[in-house]
Amino acid sequence: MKNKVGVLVMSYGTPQNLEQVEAYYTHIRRGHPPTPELLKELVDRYEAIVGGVFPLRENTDKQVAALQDTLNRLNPYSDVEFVCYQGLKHAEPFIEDGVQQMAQDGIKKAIGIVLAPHYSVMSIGGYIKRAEAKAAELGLSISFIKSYHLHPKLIKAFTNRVNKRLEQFEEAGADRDQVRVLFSAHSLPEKIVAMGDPYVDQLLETSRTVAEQAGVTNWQFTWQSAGRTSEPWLGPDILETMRTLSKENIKNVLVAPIGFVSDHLEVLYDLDIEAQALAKELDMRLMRIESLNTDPLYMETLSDEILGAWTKE
Ligand code: FEC
Repeated sequence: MKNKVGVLVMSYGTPQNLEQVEAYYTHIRRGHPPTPELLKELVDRYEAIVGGVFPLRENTDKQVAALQDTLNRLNPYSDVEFVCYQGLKHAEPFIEDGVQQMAQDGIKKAIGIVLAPHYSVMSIGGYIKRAEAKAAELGLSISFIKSYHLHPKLIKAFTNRVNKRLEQFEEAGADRDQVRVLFSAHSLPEKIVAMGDPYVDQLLETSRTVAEQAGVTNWQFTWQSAGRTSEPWLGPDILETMRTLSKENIKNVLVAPIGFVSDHLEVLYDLDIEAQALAKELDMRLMRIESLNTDPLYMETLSDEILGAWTKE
């Protein structure tokens, strides 16, 4: 019989339906319920993207299933079978539920990975802390992959997408070199910089490497989706960047949200609805690269990382 190794695949999580949005938002706010105004604003955003359907849930399900297939296809260890468990940050099944399920299934050793390539103590660090605490409580041994932002297959997957859209700009009559490529990621509170957090540097490294491989020199990095809190967040935000570009008479912009790996609210609303509306106002042609979702290159990135971590065990 094969030795089962657990893989805790962690992702942000999304509500199951509109009724669950308040509980979800309260969880994100560490137990503090949102004001009715904030709640309405979030419900409106979910309704705007797909009329109350939550794409991140299905996308995460598909990513976890595809990862398990890829892992066992590439697995060089004949005595080992990898079994993936989902653990979500802000919705069921929570990270702790995934760890609990592994223990119930008799798993003794596991590897954890997050469906987000860049490490920050405020993002990936939070996932790992919760999984570690639950694993320690249940006597399960678990190690983690903290980031994979320069994995060659991840870079290739992003580069392919940038090239594909740049070709579409050319077909639309724009000169490739005149398209400003905006790499973007979720903003975080500015205080992470003073904490020596690697998040900003890792995002710039991914951006620079993808730009080099796509032969793009006309690029810059910008933030998006900052939280609605009173503390300062990293900027400039993409909307501010677009206004600045418009003043510089830049008419063609390609957004590459390299901090995300899936279609969800932050891409489908913040970029496809909010940023597109501004582009229209500014008379700018704005395109976005496709999300990775279950791209085989992304699945192989995750598999390589997990198999590499298992080799070190
Ligand atoms: O489609 C969906 O249902 C979920 C989309 C979604 C993703 C996502 C990814 C990240 N977040 C990160 C950091 C923060 C911090 C706060 C925060 C707040 C929100 C809110 C929603 C939300 N996030 Fe999110 N995030 C997604 C959705 N996020 C909704 C609450 C309303 C709002 O502020 O817009 C602020 C929390 C606080 O108040 O303290 C910080 C980071 C990522 C990327 C890494 C990852 O996926 O974990 C970082 C997807």
